[in-house]
Amino acid sequence: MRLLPVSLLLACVDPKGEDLPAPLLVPAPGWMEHGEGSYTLDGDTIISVSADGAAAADQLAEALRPATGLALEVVVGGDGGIALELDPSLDLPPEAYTLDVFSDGVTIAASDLAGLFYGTQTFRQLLPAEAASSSRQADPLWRVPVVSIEDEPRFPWRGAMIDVARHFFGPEELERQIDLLALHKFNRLHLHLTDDQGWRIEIRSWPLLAEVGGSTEVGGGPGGYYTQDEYVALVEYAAERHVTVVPEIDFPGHAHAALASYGELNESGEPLDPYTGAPVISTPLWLEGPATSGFVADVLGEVAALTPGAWLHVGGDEAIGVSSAQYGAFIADMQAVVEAEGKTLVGWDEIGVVPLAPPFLTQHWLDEDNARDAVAQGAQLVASPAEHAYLDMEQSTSADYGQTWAGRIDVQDAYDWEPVPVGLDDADVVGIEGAMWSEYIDSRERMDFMLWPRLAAHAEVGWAAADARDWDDFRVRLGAHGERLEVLGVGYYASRQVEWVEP
Ligand code: TNX
Repeated sequence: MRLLPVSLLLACVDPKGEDLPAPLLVPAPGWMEHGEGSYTLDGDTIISVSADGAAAADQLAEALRPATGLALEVVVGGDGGIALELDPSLDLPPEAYTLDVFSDGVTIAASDLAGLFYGTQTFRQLLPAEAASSSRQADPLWRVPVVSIEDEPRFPWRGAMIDVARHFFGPEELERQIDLLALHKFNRLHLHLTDDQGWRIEIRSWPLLAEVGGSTEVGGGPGGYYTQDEYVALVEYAAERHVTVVPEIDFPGHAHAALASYGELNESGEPLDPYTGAPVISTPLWLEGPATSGFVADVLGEVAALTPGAWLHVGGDEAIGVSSAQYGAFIADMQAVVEAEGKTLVGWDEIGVVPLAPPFLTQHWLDEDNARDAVAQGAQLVASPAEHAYLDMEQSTSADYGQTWAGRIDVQDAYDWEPVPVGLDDADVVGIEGAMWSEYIDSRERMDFMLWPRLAAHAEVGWAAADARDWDDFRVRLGAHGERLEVLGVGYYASRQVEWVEP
């Protein structure tokens, strides 16, 4: 006779299911009560949902089927099992959800689809880490603890920036990171699409930008670019996971790749030689040039047309060699172009000194006074202070690589900071963004190592209420979460600040 595993016997005997420890979630939910007992997913478990929430149900089923091998049939119009309830009349803010696990069923409720999606992301974290695997696990019971959760984000903008200009990363690499971002409840992917070393987006009215400017990268590699079709597909992939892509075309500085593509953008009439060094140079546009303003408008127009999101990031950083009068006039012109395209301007904190009319966003990286100037004009702030948010910085002296100009950023430095500068209010800050500059990051392995687990820390900074954050608590939850990252194949940096749970 085959013996049943003890846990299964217990589950049969005890209708409440076996007790499980309290879940260790990242980011931490706003409120959680852990009870006795558990719910077990089995071959009969359905996911019930109304038609308008079906997308979230299908995504949950697809996330869990490979590892569990369970059918997890999505029953539109059904009830019971794992019940997803999308109800706009619920008294819940955007992106918020409630999640209740009982021994005989699960309810996830939200007033919008994003909230329902985030409820399912939390549900995935209630399961054993192996449930995140893309291959069938011979595992025993897929159980989740009895728990009640009420959860909502602190900030509406929870982002990561990836610099695809210094080194190019193709759509598959970005899709993989989008999946990880969504699991951590991020909702923005800012793509730094252009810089001195490369131009990464096809512009049909100026084809040499991609053909010539896209053919270089740091170190002289082949670079690459997204065709407009590829880019649209990527934006859609992200949107399905409630991530809005924010494209950045960096002007007037960091424009070398454009000037290397077209002679007419240069005073000499000749294209520049390409630049493939790692050190920052920031070649500015030739602002007096007869073709330049038309060029800028064409580029922003095409990028806007590919962008369902509300924002266009125009860079504005490190405009070396541009007078402040020229700089101010140029940024004001860019805002007019962006607005004419129906979008909202985002720029690095240097734009704060330019008189601009709200709405616009300023991304604080270096100079808090600039950021405050922008807020005084009615802007909202995206907080990316380099000393906490720059993901190209070294994590510790024992990490293999990374820059150090903004210091070393280990997980605790990525975690322990307050995005709202002293004297400003939460309402002045739209959210946070970790930024991965890629001068020295040229592979999936390096990207994983620099992004994770620091982005998990940023996820909590952006999502959890300020008074709900606690490093000692986070490091324990992160240690357990590492198992899930491992199962997902993420080559994260195993910081010594955390006791990692081995799978
Ligand atoms: C500063 S941050 C830059 C980037 C570099 C980065 C390297 C910003 C707006 N400009 O051009 O890649 O430092 O850490």
